[in-house]
Amino acid sequence: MPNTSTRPKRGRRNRRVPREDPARNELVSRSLESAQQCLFNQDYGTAFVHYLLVLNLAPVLKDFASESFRFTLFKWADELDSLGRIQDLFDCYEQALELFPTDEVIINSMGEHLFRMGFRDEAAGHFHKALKLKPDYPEAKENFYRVANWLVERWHFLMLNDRRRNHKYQQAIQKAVEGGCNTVLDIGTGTGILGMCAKKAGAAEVYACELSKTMYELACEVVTANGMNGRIKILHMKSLEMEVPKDIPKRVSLVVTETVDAGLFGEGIIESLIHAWNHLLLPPQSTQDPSRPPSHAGRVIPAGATVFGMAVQCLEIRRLATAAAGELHSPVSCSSEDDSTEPYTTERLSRLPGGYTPLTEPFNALDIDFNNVQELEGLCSREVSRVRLPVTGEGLLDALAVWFQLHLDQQSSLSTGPKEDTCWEQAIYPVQTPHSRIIYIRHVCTLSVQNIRNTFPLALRTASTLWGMDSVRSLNAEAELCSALACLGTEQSSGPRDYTMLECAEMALLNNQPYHDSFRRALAKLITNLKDARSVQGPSQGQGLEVMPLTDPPSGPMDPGPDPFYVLDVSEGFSVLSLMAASQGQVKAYSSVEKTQHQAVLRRLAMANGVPEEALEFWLNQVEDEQAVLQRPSREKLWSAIILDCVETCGLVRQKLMEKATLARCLLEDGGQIFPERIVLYGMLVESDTLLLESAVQGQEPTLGFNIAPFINQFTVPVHVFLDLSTLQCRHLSDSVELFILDLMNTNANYTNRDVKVQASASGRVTAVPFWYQIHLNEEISVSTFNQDSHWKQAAVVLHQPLAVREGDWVRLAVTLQKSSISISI
Ligand code: 44T
Repeated sequence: MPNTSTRPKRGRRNRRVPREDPARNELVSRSLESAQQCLFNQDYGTAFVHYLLVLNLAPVLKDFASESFRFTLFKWADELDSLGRIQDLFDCYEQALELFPTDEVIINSMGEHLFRMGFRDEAAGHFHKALKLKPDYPEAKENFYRVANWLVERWHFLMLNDRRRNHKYQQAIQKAVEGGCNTVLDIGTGTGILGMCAKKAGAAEVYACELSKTMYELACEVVTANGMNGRIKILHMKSLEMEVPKDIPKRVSLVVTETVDAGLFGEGIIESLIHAWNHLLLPPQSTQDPSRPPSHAGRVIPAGATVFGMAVQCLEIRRLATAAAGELHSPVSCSSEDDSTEPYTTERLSRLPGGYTPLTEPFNALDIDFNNVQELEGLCSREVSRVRLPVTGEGLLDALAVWFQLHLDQQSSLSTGPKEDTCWEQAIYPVQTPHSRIIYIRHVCTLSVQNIRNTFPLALRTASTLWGMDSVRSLNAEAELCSALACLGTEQSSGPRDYTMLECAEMALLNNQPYHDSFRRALAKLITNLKDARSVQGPSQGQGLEVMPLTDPPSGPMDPGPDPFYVLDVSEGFSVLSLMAASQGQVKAYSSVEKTQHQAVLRRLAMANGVPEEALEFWLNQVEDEQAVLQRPSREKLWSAIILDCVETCGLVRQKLMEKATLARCLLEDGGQIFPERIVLYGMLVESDTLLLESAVQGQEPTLGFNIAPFINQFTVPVHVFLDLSTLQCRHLSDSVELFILDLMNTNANYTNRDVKVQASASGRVTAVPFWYQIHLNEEISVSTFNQDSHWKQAAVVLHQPLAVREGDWVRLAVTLQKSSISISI
């Protein structure tokens, strides 16, 4: 969750202009000496204070001391960060920036601290500023691209590029305004587009609210650029906080909104509309008094929605939702119990790798009238209704796919269905255990499947027993409704649930059998080699044999007799490789997973797979436990193997990978190994309009006549992540080619720039270069991140300007490695 509170600010000090005098010079030189001495002694706090004094008194020394000053600042900031002294940390940065206001490295680094603490907007501002100061600064670029995706989500581009949707909204708004609705509130204005439509249609007063700071600022820019500054009042707030007359002078006659996500309810539309009807809108047109003019009645665009569901079998969803019972038995299940996570995922059904099989016809799950506040309030407490649906296809029930039709008004609607050609994805509510016969969608609908083979008697009911009318208002109605459609779980047993939670990507990782098998084989090979080496050297000379045991000598099934091989898994997210290592015998594995949930999963898996408890430890728990730290061996070169998770699920190389590899190499015993030892980057040329539509507002034509593209396109990022290349709509314009090699066992051997020539195999427009990796665990064993069973997704560089090629043309790709970030350009 982004940190929405404002971070502590430091008061400005008045700085006096220093005068030349010998005493001051003396003080400067002594302080400089002290600063250097403290730096040498790693007393960064004191060094920082001395440097501040020196540079404030003698700004001429700035050039000379800037490097050491920065170094001191970063070290001291890291210490303050780990001590939780946040106010002090930001004070230091602000003092540093008073001295070096245009230092992009300091600005970027402050952004990184802000980002880590959840102040994403402010962090983005810093990265942006650093980039403006030095457009080629790779760290700031990478950081900005990362936050840009958070700040302005990619779907904004998709929606603005969806002309049909834009046009339909515009028509509906125009009709309503021309029909007499002349005071308008746009809830969740985004770029301001719907509010501007209302103004253009002639509405007398237009208000708009937007809860995201970045989007609010963008909307202000766009509205000004379109000459409507002062004619649309934009508020940076959530509609639920708005009051009459504090924020808007009086109730409005029209609310326009598109605060809906793929599951309809996820952006809180029901709660927003209940609030709007109770506080911001004029009363609705009543059937008793139809003579009331539209300007005196309230209404909403969209007028309502119809929600559809369809039961499907889909192997890809199963892979993301449930742990396969492979060699490693997994008593783990994907769950949406945690309120903070969305209870559904989203997918474009038509683009699921491996496709899907409908098990029922689409069924109408819910009809909602947004102009009827009683109905909105009653949504959570409706009577149970049972629907029997015939099974139309045979298979296992993996998920319920949900989509909706948004009725803008009586005539016009938009559909987000899987058969439509829209930018929308569908909401996917996975079934927790694929083989279960009784499945419930709790809360709003309860779906019970009794006989998978023949019929699908669905019990569809609203949650009358869960919430009474009174509680509806105090509860977050959407959260409830969301889980309503969402919480598709197995029938509750009487006892507590016997599973641990994992997210979908983590579940896919757990199911990445080929990767785990490869790792197991590669580690077994290493251990055999090390054993051979030990037997040659004799037990007392072998590296790593003189170390003190990390804990009491193990006993029981783990007791290996000879000293174990130590394996450290420093993967940043969830990883089961430490467990794989521990299951090899004669291995003591350390995992660096931090989350208690992840640790719990590993413990459970260890238990279920007969891995002795003492064979797997958690490194961070050890480090925190002072006793354990004392027991750590004095020898450093302890590790037989260190595991790095070099590629993130999103398809990018892990940040700081090369630095980590360098460090890891220093900690390996003789003959020890880093896993993987090498990764090779592959890519190809493609023509993909889909990628363009997700990347920027396309074309020169204004959007609905408004100038929006140049503003939102500032948030275009050249690298797209989480792609599924196997289903990406694109034309291949070349074969795949090797682009770069990253050698982790010998980081110095890596080149930093490489020109790769790629020959076009067909004519077309190159719009993107998708890329992926071959992960070499050792000389013989490797896995690809572009593989159906993989939990990894792929990434792509989307070109700023498409490049026309003819078959046989050669295209030169410049691939560079700066720190751990790889960039590709044409
Ligand atoms: N994504 C659709 C969801 N807001 C659209 O801050 C479809 C996703 C999608 N502001 C792929 C394709 C698609 N008061 O900027 C946002 C949000 C703001 C509010 C003030 C409120 N109560 C709210 C609630 C939300 O409204 C804007 C639009 S939300 C639309 C979500 C293309 N993946």
